[in-house]
Amino acid sequence: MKRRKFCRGTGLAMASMMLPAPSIAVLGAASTGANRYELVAQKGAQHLAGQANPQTELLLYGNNTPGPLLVGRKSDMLEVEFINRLEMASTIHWHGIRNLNEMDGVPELTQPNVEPGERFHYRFALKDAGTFWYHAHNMAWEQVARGLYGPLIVLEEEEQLDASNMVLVIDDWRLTADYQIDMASMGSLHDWSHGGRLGNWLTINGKSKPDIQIARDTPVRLRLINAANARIMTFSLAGDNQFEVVAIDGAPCTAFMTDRITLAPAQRLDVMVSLQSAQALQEVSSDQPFDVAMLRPEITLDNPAPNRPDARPWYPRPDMADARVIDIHMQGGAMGNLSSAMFQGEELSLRELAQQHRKLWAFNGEVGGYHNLLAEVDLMQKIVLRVHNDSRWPHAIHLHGQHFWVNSSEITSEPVWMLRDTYLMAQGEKAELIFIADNPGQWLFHCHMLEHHAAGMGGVISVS
Ligand SMILES: [Cu+2]
Repeated sequence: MKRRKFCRGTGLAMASMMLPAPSIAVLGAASTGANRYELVAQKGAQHLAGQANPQTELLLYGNNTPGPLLVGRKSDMLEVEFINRLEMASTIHWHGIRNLNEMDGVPELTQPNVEPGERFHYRFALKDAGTFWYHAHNMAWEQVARGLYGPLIVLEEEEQLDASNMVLVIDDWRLTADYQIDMASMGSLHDWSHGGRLGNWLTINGKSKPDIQIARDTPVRLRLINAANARIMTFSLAGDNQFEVVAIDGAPCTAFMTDRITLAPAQRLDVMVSLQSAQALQEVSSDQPFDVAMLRPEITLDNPAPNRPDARPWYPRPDMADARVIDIHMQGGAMGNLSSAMFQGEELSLRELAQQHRKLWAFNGEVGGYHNLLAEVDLMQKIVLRVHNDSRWPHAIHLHGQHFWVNSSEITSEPVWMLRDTYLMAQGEKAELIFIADNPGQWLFHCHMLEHHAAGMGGVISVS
């Protein structure tokens, strides 16, 4: 993406004003007790483009963007009372949590939709420490684009969120010239058939190009979360500084150094940085890089808490002898090879699917939804999802309920085995996603480019 293109159509330039540093206090957990929170979804407004510009009307949890920082400790319970004061039904999905199926927040699949005025009590154990997030899952393509998401951090016993352990939630919004969410393009078939809804205004923790004060004289852990609907982002640090990647989608990894990191929608990376002076965090996916935040090592911590995760992943890569292979053939979208697909028991041409049903994508020849079964597997069965992205678009493919191992070249030139919950597949790529089906339930498997999912790119893997 070019910066010009990034801003195209709005007449907006990326703001360069310096804003107050986002901090944990600003994120403001609405805690009602130990690991107990109330999350109210309602209309709100925020200065996405600084105090000098109009507020943007949004849909928010806790009247902030991102929503409140929810923090729990590994092995604890998390309880969230969700209150829906929206004018539309909603649910909350806890992305990356190896959750109980009935707490996974997928409407019509794992729970009923929470209607306007209703509430739903989420309660589940936090099995793993790491960087997670939560977001609306009903009409996510609209609700997430309008602001319904927030960070969820699970800490090891000794960890603290302080200036050496910072949460950065990144989003790209599509704003009109008067800084409002571009609703006219919401649901655009062009977006749905191409790369999804790409924004034109990037924020970090709801601020445009913020100044972020971090700890000095100590390595700082940045927990990055890509909350965009569809934007794949690549970051680097000015001044030849490198990132040390220490966790991927929440799970600790064997640490490695890199000067660029890429995050597809819904992905998280925890990186250690050691800065001697203030440096810009830059978005560099185009040939016109631009600054997205200033990192200022200015805070002196007397006793920084440990902030580097254990190098061991949550669990080892399984021996895959006797694994069951499940083929998933992904097709569709613009310039693709999908001529027709099954939809609600009927074979329809892509033109009919698009024009009559707003469907554009298929798994194994079938347009997906919240009920299309991809596979029924036995509890504790070893599974290889052999996925072929037979389309002209990249896809951020997400499995609910469990992480999977994948030999990934997303960040490094040589493939590295990673434990992930969301994997960015290149055009034409074939990949094997490996896991032991140890979590019973109906688990969604879908593209996290939210428009692709809405247009058919999803299905269910049933574990029992
Ligand atoms: Cu996709």
